[in-house]
Parts: sequence; structure tokens; C-alpha cells
Amino acid sequence: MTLKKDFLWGGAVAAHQLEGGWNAGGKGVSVADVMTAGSNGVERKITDGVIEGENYPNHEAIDFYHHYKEDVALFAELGLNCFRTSIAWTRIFPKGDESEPNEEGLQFYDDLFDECLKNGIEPVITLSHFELPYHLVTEYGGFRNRKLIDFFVHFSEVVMNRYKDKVKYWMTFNEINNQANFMRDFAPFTNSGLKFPEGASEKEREEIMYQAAHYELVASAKVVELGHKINPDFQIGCMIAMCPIYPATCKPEDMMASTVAMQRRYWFADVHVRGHYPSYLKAYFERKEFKLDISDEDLEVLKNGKVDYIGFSYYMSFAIKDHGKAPTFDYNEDKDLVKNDYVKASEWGWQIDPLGLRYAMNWFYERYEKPLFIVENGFGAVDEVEADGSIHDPYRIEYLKAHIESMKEAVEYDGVDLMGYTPWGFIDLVSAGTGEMKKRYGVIYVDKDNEGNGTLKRSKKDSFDWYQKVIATNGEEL
Ligand code: BGP
Repeated sequence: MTLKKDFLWGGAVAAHQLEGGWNAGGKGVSVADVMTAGSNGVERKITDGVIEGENYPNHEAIDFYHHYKEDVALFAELGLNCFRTSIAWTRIFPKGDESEPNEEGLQFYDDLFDECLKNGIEPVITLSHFELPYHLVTEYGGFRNRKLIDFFVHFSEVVMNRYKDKVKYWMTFNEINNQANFMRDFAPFTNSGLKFPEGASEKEREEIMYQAAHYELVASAKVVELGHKINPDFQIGCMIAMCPIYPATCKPEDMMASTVAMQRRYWFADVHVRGHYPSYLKAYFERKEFKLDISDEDLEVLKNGKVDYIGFSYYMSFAIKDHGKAPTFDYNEDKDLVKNDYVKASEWGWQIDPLGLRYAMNWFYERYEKPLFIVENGFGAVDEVEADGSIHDPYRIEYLKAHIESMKEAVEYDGVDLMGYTPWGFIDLVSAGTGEMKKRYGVIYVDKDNEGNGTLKRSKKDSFDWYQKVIATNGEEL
């Protein structure tokens, strides 16, 4: 048998993309709650607070807040032994900076975790998944402010203490490295809540981004250290968005461009896992003469808060060509990414590359020799409901099957230590990138459309039965 006997088979979601109940039970407003829908090609917009009449897809989402019992029953039927979700910070601390938590919010997760455990499903928890309290943005400027470290540590301490006997697997910041790729204002794909000052130069924006990233990394390391004190059995990981960037050809300059582009995107993992900044980033900070607040004490914190495992998402790979100059760390590789003719792409242009998953696993494992956990993978597609209510999604099965095959190769042929696999959005939910419902990842269908209409009824797609069999045979039958 290729995979471990206690392999974690699950599904992944994030609170703000499925819970709904955005202001129920004393919950405060998060960054996600002020983002409008971006359906049909329109970019999502971050508003200055909740505006009457706007369409905010996260407000109801799939209303998991009120449906969690029937949903967990379905998860159990599917055979999951773990469920990755996040704890909405604003359910616990509505504004983010209070000293006392909101009991009703804490109780919701107690009930949810009890329901999971009762059904043999272990919760896997992300502490911050693109849902920073909005108040921390308006009042403090998000993670550019050192005070956010203490707020995050306090929130984490409260929930880790509360759920110390119910949750063993934790992750700190979802896809922490995404903020390096989205330097636009207040990027939705960040946990940092950054909004750049008007007219800020590229250098100033970078400085702000690196400063916020540093504070997040310090906050993460503090939480890792603290978590181990709260319960020495905790396994606390980081969460990295991994899209390998191949050289477009075997031209040496393309190879070097790929190497540097990989450093630019994945240096966060170096800090999380090794507990210090990599040489190439230190050189860059010096060369750019950035004025960053990185104290000796912070560096000590990073050393003491190394993660136990590497959680990562994998959806696609990229390819890069050189741009005629020696590649340097400051070069934004986005401009040089090219279409890879050897792979197909999804309707949203995401290049489908199962072998890239084996490549990514090797890249991480060779570099760090730490257990890996694939905490997101999946295929966003438009599903058709037949007249009889059935949903045939062979494309999704094909995608997941090919990726699981590849992940098994990494375990069997390359000796990678893999803890588990939790495909993304295994129950349909709101897309983070587009705000759409129509971009579906689920093996469980939810009746709701882009305009917010629908009964919210759950039903099984063909991929449900398929994934059920995969789990039951520990990945032997695909
Ligand atoms: C990752 C996020 C998820 C999720 C997923 C799919 O970046 O961690 O929150 O949404 O991507 O992306 P999308 O929803 O844009 O299709």
C-alpha cells in the first residue's frame, strides 16, 4: 500500500467562503464581508465597509452556519477522516482587538468540532484564511502595523486553548506567499489587509509588503511556539500557495529566470521552515536599502517557531522565459510567464498539470525534509444539473484522479513523507478569486447561482461516489 494507514483524507474550505451568517452570533465584519461579487469576468471590489444593496457573496455563502449538521453527515458518508476549515477571527473577536472573546462564536466552533469528531472526522484548522477583521484594517492599516502580531497571537491563544482537546492539526496563515504576487491595493488574496497609500512608488509598496509579511511571519512563529506549549501534540504547519514555475525552454537564462522566480514566490516557506531569512532575500533587502523593522528579538522568535509540516495548495504550474537581463529578485516575473503548450488549461486559464504536483512535492521535500500536507487541490468548473437532478462531472474526476496518481508517485518513487490530501471546495462554495458560485470545485453540489438564487439544497455529483471509493481503498482504486 502506497499511502500511510492513517493517511488524512479530507476536504478543504474556508469559513468566509461557506459559512454565511456573516453577522450572526455576534460576528464582526471581516475583509471578506466587504468584498463585492466579481461574477462574469468583473473583478471583485473591496468597498469601504458594507454598503446597502451591494451583492456580497460571502454574506450568505452556502449557509453552512445553519446547515453544518446535515453537511457533516454528508462528509461522513463520503468517508472523510478530516475536514479542513478556518475559524473566522471575527466570530471570536468581532473587531479583532478586543481582550475578551465572543462566547457565542466560540460555541459555534465547539459544536461544529463536536459534530465532526462524533462522525470520525478530525478538524484541520487554518487560523487566518483571507478573513482579517475589517476593523484591523481601518484602525491599524492591517499587518503593516506591529500591533497586529499581538492581536493574532491573542486570538490564536484563545482558540488553541479552547479547542486543545478537539483539534490537533493547525495552520497559521493561508497561502501567506500570495501577497508577494498581488501587489495591487488591498489584495483579496492576502491575510494582511494592506491598502497602499495613493501614489506610493513601487519601492514603497514593496517595503510595506515586506514589512507586513515580516510581521505575519513573526506572528506565525509566536503561535507555533505557543501552540506547542498549549499542547505538545499539536502539529502546526504553514500554508504555501505552490505553482511551480518551469523554465520555458532549456536556455540557461530561462532556467535562471525560473530559479529566481521560485525564490520570489517561495521564500516565505524558507522562513517558516528554517526559521531564518534566506541569503537571497537578505541580499535583496540590502541592495534595495529597505527600511524594515526587523529586530534581533524577531529573528529569535522566527528561530523558535519553526513549523512541523508544510501545508500547501496546488492547482497549476507556470512557465517563464527570460527577459534579456540577468534575473534579479526584484523582477516581477508575472510579465514573463508564458503559456505552456504541453498542458491544457481550465476555463479560467489555470494550467492543468498533474505531474507538477509530484515536482512540487519533490521541491519541498528535498529542500526541507519536513512532512507535507496537500491541503488544497481541485478543478473549478461549471457544472450542469440534469433534468433528473444528477450531475455528471467526469472532468473533475479526471483532474483529481491524475493528481492523486502523481502524489502517489511522489510517495512511492521519491519517498516523500505525505500526511494527507484535502481537495479544495469539495462542497461547492464561493470562489475567493471571482466571488462566483458558478466556479465549482465540489463533489457535493449546492443549489445556488451567481445572483444568489437557489434553494441551498445539497446533492451528490458523480465525483462524490468516485471520491468515496478512493477514500475507502486508501487511494488504491482510482
Ligand atoms: C486558493 C485559496 C482558496 C480558494 C482556492 C481556489 O487560493 O486558498 O480560498 O478559493 O484558491 O481559488 P478560486 O476560489 O479563486 O477559484
